[in-house]
Amino acid sequence: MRQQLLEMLMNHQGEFLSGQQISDQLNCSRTAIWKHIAELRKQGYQVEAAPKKGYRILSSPDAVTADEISIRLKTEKFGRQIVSKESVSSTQEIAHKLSHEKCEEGTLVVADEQTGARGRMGRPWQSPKGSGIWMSLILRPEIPLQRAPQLTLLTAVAVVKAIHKVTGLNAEIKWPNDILINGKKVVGILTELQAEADRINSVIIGIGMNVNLSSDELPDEIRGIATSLQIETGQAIRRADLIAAVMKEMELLYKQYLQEGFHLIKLLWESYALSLGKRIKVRTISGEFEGFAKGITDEGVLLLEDDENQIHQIYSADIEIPRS
Ligand code: BT5
Repeated sequence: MRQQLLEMLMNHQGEFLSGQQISDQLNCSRTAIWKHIAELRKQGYQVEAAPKKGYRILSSPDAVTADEISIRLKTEKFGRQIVSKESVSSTQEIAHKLSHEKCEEGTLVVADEQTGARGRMGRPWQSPKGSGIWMSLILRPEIPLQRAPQLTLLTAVAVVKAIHKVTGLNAEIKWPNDILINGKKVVGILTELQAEADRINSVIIGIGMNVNLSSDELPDEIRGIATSLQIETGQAIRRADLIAAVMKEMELLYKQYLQEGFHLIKLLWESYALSLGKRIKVRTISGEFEGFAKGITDEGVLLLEDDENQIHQIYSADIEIPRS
């Protein structure tokens, strides 16, 4: 109900909608409308109420609430179930729990702040309040376990496309899960699995995006290595627009991936990749080495050619691109 009311008001921005019009269309009482308007105001919407004229929306907050996201979604499944929280330890934890409870594929968990967010290998992920997109999407693909890393690459492609559509910026991908702008990290992706033997029950894709942080607001721990979309564009970006854009791009690519396989994603990924054809330093759990990044395999594994022309398959690592 509240979402329909919000949609009506947003579709008539600048105009008044009378209480009668609203109650006819939504089939509800004037009192119910008043209560929903009060709730919207609590969420930060500025709604003007004028006698004999009705209601009109003056401004809406840059919020990551289910209402703000839902009115912008152009997807069938992705993000159609949303759990939105003000502050959580990690959206991944909530998503894992929901997934155990058999929630629908495409369920999205979003938070305005995370206090215990994680990256790969338990590394901390800085998620200050009110300025980023911290979200986890639950997927249930029927694919073999070893293909799961492809979904990290699919997500990276979708995020780069969405960033371009919303901001015009050209971001680049650093294998496997970093998205950079002008050499600084703006997005991190964390893919986690719930699986048994060789069967995937669900894939939880965590996406952390620095959106409206100013240089001063970047936490000390990441100041030298990170950036935000606001820093790069000089403009504030409405987070719900970007979430809706990411959901749309992800759903399109995911459908294509399930029907036609990884081929197209691989081509797109390569076109956005920062490291291919360059000399890189690779840090794995079994040691550090250098070589040329030749490409990725059909499974999304990185191919590295060392100085003896040996090709190594890198499944999991951090890479560094030394400045030439
Ligand atoms: C990642 O790990 O890049 C994956 C990050 C995934 C975060 C999302 S947010 C929603 C969901 N809920 C979670 O709890 N997590 C996911 P990794 O490649 O391991 O990179 C971690 C490193 O990135 C840290 O060691 C820092 O150096 C750096 N870092 C931390 N916070 C950052 C930030 N906000 N922006 C840029 N870099 C950051």
